[in-house]
Order: sequence, then C-alpha cells, then structure tokens
Amino acid sequence: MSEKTKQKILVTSALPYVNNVPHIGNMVCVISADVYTRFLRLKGVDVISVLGTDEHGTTTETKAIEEGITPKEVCEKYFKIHKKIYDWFESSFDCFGRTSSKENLEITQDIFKKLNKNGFIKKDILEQAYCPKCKKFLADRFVEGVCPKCGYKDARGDQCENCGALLNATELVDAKCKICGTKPITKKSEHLFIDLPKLAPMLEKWVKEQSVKGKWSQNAKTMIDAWLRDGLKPRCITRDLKWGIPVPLKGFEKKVFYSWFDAPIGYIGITKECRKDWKEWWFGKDVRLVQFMGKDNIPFHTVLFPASLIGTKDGYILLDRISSNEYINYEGGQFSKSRGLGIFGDDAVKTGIKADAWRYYIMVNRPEKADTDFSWEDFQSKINNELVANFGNFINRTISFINQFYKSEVPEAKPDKKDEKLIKEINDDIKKITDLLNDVQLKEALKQIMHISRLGNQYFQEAEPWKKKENADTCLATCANITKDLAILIRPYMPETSSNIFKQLNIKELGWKDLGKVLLRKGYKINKPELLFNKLEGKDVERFKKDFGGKKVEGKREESVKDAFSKLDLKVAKIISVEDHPDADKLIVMKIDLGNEERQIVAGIKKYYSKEELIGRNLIVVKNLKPVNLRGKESNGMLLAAMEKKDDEENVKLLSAKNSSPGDDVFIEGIKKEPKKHLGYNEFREAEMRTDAKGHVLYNGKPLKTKKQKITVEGVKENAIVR
Ligand code: B3M
Ligand code: ZN
Repeated sequence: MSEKTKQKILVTSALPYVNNVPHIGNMVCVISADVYTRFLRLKGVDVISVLGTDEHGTTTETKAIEEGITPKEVCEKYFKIHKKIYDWFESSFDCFGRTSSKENLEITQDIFKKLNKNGFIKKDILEQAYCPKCKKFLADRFVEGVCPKCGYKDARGDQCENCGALLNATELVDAKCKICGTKPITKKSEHLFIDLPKLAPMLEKWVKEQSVKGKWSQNAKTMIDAWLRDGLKPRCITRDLKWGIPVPLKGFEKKVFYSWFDAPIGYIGITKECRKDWKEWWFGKDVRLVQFMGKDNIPFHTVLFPASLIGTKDGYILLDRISSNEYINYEGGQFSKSRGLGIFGDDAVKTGIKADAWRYYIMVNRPEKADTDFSWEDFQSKINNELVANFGNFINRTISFINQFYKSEVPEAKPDKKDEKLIKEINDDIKKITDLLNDVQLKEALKQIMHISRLGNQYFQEAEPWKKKENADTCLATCANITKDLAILIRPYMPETSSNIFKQLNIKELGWKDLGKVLLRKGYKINKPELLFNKLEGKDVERFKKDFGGKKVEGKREESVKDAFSKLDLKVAKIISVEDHPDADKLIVMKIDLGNEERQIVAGIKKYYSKEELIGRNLIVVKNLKPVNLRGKESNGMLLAAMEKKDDEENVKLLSAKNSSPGDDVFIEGIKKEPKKHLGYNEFREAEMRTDAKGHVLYNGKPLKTKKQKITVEGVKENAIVR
C-alpha cells in the first residue's frame, strides 16, 4: 500500500432548525454546499457532505406547545418535511441526520466530559424567570408581557415584535408565563459554562493562522476579531429544559445542553449516524473541513465549536474554509409562512418549475456580500433570458441542427483561426471556472459558465451554418464538443439538466478531466433534441405573485376568524363532584358530565368559588384541549371563565349556560367547526373571546351560543377576556 495519504474534504451545511418549513432563502446554504460537493466529486476528490436538522432548543418546544404535540413528535413530523424538500431540490448529501440522534448524544456528552476533565468547565449561578405553576424555568421566549420600551402588549421575553428591542424576560412589565398565564418569579439555578477565556490563547493562535490559510471572508474575520478584542467571556452551555441532551454531571442531571452547544457537534453525530468510518473524517490528518452557513452562524463556528473541540485535546479536525452567505428577501420583505408570503420548499414543488431552474436562480443570485431580493420579475427574466434564450438555446440549436442536417451524426471538424480562437477562449474560461470553484466562488463560476454559452451562441450566429456549407461542419462539430463541456460544467449546479444533455449527446456522464477534450468526433451518433427549459409566461408570473404574495389584510382576518375558532370544540358540562387537589393549595379536582362521558378537570378557581357553588352547576368546557398533568392529576379539558383586574385583584367568573344540557354544543353562527384532536394552549388563545356589556361572550363581535341560549357570564364588566 502506498504511504501517501490522499487529501479528503468534509463539507457541511448549517443544520436548519427542524421546526420550520424551509423557504428558498434557507436553501442558499444547502444548495451552495451541494454544488461545491458535486464539483469535488466530479474532480474525483474524496469528499463527503453532511446535512441534517437542528432539533433541540426552545424553538422546538414552542412549536410543540403551539401544535399540542410533544417536541419529539414535532421533530418526527418536520424532519420528514425537510428531507423531502432537500431531495426535491436534488441535494445529494452523503449524510443526512439529526441532532437528536443517540450518536449525537454520545459524542456531545463525551466532548463535555473531556472539557470538564481538562478543566474548561466552570459553574456559576444564574437568575432566571421561573413559573411557579408550571414548575419550570422559562426560556425568554416563554415569557410574555408589556414591552418596557414601546408599551406593546404582547411582547416576548427575548424580543418585542413591535419595536424589535432585544429583551430579557426579567425586564417585561406584567410578565406572564406563556404556557399558563401565571406571573413568573425569578429563581436562582446553577449552570455550567465553557471557560472560553481559558481556551482563548489556543483559540486565538488557531484563528490567526487559519483565517489566512483558509482565506476566510472579510465579514467572518471582522466578526471574530471583534469577539477576541472585546475578550471572550465564559459561555453558559446548560439550560433548564426537558427537551435536549441531558448533562452527564452529578447535580445537573435535570438540565440539558444549550442547543448551540450540541448543534455543531451534530455534524460529527450525523457523520457517525451514517458512516462507519466517521473517525477517519473527524480525526484524519489530511481532511479539510469546509463549512457553509448564514452569516449569523459565524461566531458559533469560529469560536464556540472550535473551542469545544480544542478543549477535548482529542485531535478533532477544525474548520479550514468558511463560506458564509447573507440572506434572500422576498419581494423586498421577509418570508412568512403564516402570512403565506414567499416561496417555501413545498410551494416551489407546486409551481411546476423544475428544481434545476430554482437551483440556478438561487445560485446566480447567491447573496454573498449583501442581502439580495427575490422578485418574480427577476426570476422570470433570469429564466427566460439566461436559461432559455442563452444556455438552453445554444444546446438546443446545436443538437437540433445535427439531427436535422447531418442525420444525427457529428460532422468533421477542420478548425481555422477563427475556430481556434473560440476554442482557446473557452479553454481559458474553463480554467477560470475551475479556479473559482476551487476557491468556493460559486456565483462567479456560474456566471462564467453562462459566458461560455454566450460565446457559443455568438459563434454559431456568425458562422451561419444554415447558409454557408463550408463553415457548417466545423461549426457544428465544435459546438457539439462545447455542449459536452457545458454539460460537465453545469453539472454541480443543475444535475438533472446535465444528465439530460448527456443523454441527448448519447454519451456517458463525464467528469472534470474530460473538459476541453474533443470527444465527439466525425460520425458520432447523437440522440434527438429535447427542450431543457420552458419559458416562464407573464400570466404564470401573475398567478404566482397572487398565490405567494400573502393573504390580503381583509382576507387574512377572515381566514383567522375561521381558523382560530373553528379549531375549538366547546361543550356544555355539569359539575358532578369537587375535591381539593392533594398537592396544590389553589387547585381543585372536578368530575364533570359531558352528556355521553365523564371527565376529570383540574382548575385554579378555589379562591373564587366554594364547593357548594360549583356542584350541579353548568360550565363551558374546551373539550379538545390537550390533556395536561397538573401536579400529578390529569386535567382533561379546560373550563372557561372571564377574567379582569379589579382593584389590583384578579376577578374570575365562570361562563354559564343554565338552560342547556350537558354535552350541548357551543358554537357561533357562520363558523364551521373543524376541531382538531389535541388543541395546544396557544392555539386556543388565538381565538380571543371577550364579554360585552350585557354579559354575553363574543368572538369577533358574534355571540357564543347553544341551540337553546346565548352563553352568559355575571359579575364582570364589558371586555373581560375569556380563558
Ligand atoms: N440551526 C441556525 C440557523 O439555522 C442553526 C444552525 C445550526 S448549525 C450547527 O440559522
Ligand atoms: Zn406557567
């Protein structure tokens, strides 16, 4: 066996958060990494690429609460959606996995233990918001209240959506737990920190060398210089959450790792998930690690992740080359799935436009130095002018001409000066493109490829093979070989199109080493022509603009009326029995009669009603609310009450329907009920119900009722909220 080791390249794309459907802006990173990997494969480099979903953290927990399912179920559901979308976009990752795998758990815990053993982990106390009712620490985004900066009512603990201010949950006025509405307290908790100051000397030395050697982009260098200049601080790597990787240290077993600690380790976990030889990649001497990511992710990949690896002293490979991108906006604004704004992966599939056309557009607009904008006009112009009129036209006219006038056989070439000149120019371009791709300049390289087909079109046009027979043979033979080169060059960007061209040329799929060679010679029989791309018509563009331009404001309101209330299943119920909760002073446990079934409900109304007042009383119950366990007692549904502040005290009054019977349906005229099985509390809250001056309960101006009566509530003023 030869002693010489071969250079390997390990490519990663930032791991998208699992809980969203990716939009075309999110595809920039994924497709860039895929283009680069495909290029390396065509060159014959030993390469693997890694992608997967980032599944831990509060965003997943939030989504779970919203959808009324568990975090694990959120991941199962969205992982499939992600995978399907990337497959559709022809991303060809060698490893596709998830950060919640057992492999990632093992490696994350192992890295932590090594860091701890080597003295790079510190303990410290943090003060955090804590909900006494839910009995849990609340991540900033789980606290809601009034924004201290602009007074906006529903600001989130991490950020106010209205004024954009970045907040700490403890700053909110009138703060409430987003899950149950209780006022949080601040509570101390001991956490673990990675000691970045202690790792700084090693990290700085590495950054200094590597940023030059790896030609890091200016924005990456500026960002990291600022971090190092301001001095690194210990960074907290644990969280008081349930969903995540458990911390394997005595006294911290109830905590999990901060998701930004285990997410980059996920690259290693995912490699292990799908490759037996994962160690050869992550500890190999001759492996270059090339990482693609959005610009926000830079600090995590240049500081936190490398510091975690260095601190293990295990000899993990570190980032060699970083390729960061800015963002794509949609028609000048932000993408929003809930507002139906923008093209999401599943929409792109529905447009009927080929994945390759999307890949082309995303790469030719790749936001490298500043954000770029997706606009339908621009999309249409790039497809029609660049893919159809330039690239597609050159290939189609070449293959059609050979079919029509040469019985599908490549004619003989006798190049003269003019032909030689073109061939030289194209070979220079090929060299340039290869250099650009080696240097991960994917957008420039693509533009240069389009330059070749433009040259080809000019050459064809000037040779006028349809007129002058003496030029025609050489022209077509030359164009056939340029077509072959274009099929190779475009392959990383538009793999399906490339295969189609090879098929039309009747040649096997070639690699980078076949560029610039004359492979199609006299008598070589090619196949029939086929159009590569369809023109995008104005009427389609108009339709897409409407379909993906967001719901109109009025439309949206109507939609949300239907959406929010129709999901609720409200019923009349009668209270059969009431008992004190054995482990909570404020709670009572009730048995209720729902007509055809009995259920147990736990509620915090002990302060407001005596047992006698309750037994035999009719209530309104949210029947399809996801069952919850309240200090060991299951609560299967929730009763509705109106609430208001009275002299700084909470006034709470139950809704009633005296003349109705248990099991009677509660509805609003004109709103069709489509209740889902397990409604999340947040979904319930979207249907905002309030009292009117006469003691009726209104949703969007319309009264809630049963077939016998309107729902009523006594003892509260107008506009009290019903929850
Ligand atoms: N999920 C953030 C993002 O998608 C995060 C990247 C993780 S990379 C290890 O922007
Ligand atoms: Zn709570």
